[in-house]
Amino acid sequence: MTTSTQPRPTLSALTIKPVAARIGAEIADIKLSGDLSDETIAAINASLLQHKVIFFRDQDQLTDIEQERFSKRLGNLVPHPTEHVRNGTTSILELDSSRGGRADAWHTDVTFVDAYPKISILRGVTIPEVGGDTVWSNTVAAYDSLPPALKATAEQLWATHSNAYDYAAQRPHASEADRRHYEEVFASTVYETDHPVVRVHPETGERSLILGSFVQRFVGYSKSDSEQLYALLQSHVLRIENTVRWRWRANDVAIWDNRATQHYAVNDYGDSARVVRRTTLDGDVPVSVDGRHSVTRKKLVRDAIARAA
Ligand SMILES: O=C(O)CCC(=O)C(=O)O
Ligand SMILES: [Fe+2]
Repeated sequence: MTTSTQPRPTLSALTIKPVAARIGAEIADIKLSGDLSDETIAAINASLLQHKVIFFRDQDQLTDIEQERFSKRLGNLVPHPTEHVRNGTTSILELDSSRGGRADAWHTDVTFVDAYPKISILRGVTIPEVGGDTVWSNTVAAYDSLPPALKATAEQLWATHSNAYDYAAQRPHASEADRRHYEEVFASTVYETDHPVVRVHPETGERSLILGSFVQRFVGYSKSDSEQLYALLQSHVLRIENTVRWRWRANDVAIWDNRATQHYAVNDYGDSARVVRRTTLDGDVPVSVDGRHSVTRKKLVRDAIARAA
């Protein structure tokens, strides 16, 4: 028999302080890095599955490269399908408020593709003195709070998600540069994917709602019926009881289970600088309650569309 000289951290070895009752916990006394033990990584993943979003303060040791090294311990890095990756990295997406990086619509990351990311890891680089919080909602709690008849309806429902939407209508105050970035970069390849509205989580077996701002309409419903049904279902995601709000400091890290949450970056800080950097980890294709998989129906490169016209 061999004995290890290394201490073996367990879930109870992490200092976990819930931030709100239904979602969110802060993990203290740990420096994230690519060199953490397998046991610590397993404990972080277990805590993520339980709390849906976990927060770490004072991670000033993290560079872009070290953020990627740590992220890789929880899964496979995946670059954004259309956005530029930060120089010198393989996958880091920078959201800079001065260059249109304001995610002020409720969403789950990248749901316009079928196997959208399972986990997102966000590091605060420049944080305004006041404002710029982020809010997450627990979409398992949202599903659980539906009355039984609406649960049954949601379980049968599918939604078409796309990264092509009416940008000017949704962001009337965006700058010309932001609009160009949206057209030339974010929507340079247009995706359309059908997801079940209720997915079964591959690790916990929990049921969660897949909604958010990339939803275009429900399959088999008109645009206007879709909007009303969307508002009804999404109202359970927006219930304050299902959410947690994080007041950022520079060098904070937030990690969320993108299969069980939506989030919203509060846009209340005007021209103050705000920069955050994100890594994302490859996810599975969602599976509905009755065992069917999400399908990407369209993937069109805009230049090719223009050339063909
Ligand atoms: O800026 C934030 O706080 C969140 C941005 C966002 O939506 C993301 O990183 O996925
Ligand atoms: Fe996001």
